[in-house]
Amino acid sequence: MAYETLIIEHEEPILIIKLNRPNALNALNSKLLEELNSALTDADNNDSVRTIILTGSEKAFAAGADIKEMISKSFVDMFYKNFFSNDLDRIQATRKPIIAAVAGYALGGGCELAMRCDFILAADSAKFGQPEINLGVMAGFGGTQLLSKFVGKSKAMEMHLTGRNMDAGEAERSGLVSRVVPAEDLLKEAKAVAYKIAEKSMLSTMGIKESINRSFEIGMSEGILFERRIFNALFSTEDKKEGMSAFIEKRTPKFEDK
Ligand code: DAK
Repeated sequence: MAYETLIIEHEEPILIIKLNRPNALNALNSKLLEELNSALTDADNNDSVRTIILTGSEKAFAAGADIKEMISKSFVDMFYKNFFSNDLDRIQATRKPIIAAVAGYALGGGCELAMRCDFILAADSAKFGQPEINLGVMAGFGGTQLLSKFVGKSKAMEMHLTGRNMDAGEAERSGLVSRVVPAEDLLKEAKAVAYKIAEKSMLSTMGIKESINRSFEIGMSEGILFERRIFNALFSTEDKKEGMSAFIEKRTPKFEDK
């Protein structure tokens, strides 16, 4: 499928989705979210995709939702017609792991989009922020909830209330991103991690992703029970036999998602 707002590269077993609205710093509009939704659905349905990288340009991962599209929207458009919301929620439902490779601005909906991915690998040029307060609104794609969980209440509150940006170093120190790498190495590093994940059994990968994501929804003992049941279920797989046999036989395992 040809996309208007995305560039897709399929380097089997990795899919790289590049947000591509260079004249608007990759601001998220309806078209882009519809296309992203479609690309992620295709990726989930395609066995030759095992890890997804979501990235932007050198200057911006995404500078937020498109203010020029939103300016004419009313409460009725947002609430009753549910503008954007279905496509936003689809991102979280993706079953395959998504790495956000962030360089430059990740602001507002762009910061939230990165946080909705499974983890964030940041270039040293990355800047994160929730500046919606400067537009007379507030975060609407989970930013108040997610940033508080990731960096703690105090920093999240300050970021949302002042609209200030956080640089890559602060983002790493506060736990928002998994690692910071030089901007010129961002995609190379993201691909190296993506290949590493793609080597594993998809059964374990999906189990880990679901379990960690559950920890944001439910209490600790329920979360540990959820983890335990998936862990138990993995003992019924061929991949478990293969992984453990390979360890004992001192060889590299070959997983087949069975
Ligand atoms: N929307 C539309 N256009 C944008 C944009 C945005 N968010 N950000 C940048 N652009 C456009 C600029 O208008 C400019 O276009 P031209 O004037 O050249 O036509 C071009 O990109 C280059 O931007 P600048 O000239 O401003 O570039 P600078 O380097 O000077 O500044 C900047 C870069 C990132 C600091 C600045 O562009 C900026 O402050 N941008 C806005 C950042 C922002 O406020 N982001 C939050 C947007 S509100 C929802 C859930 C969530 C949301 C919406 C709905 N639902 C559940 C329905 C999320 C809302 C948001 O994200």
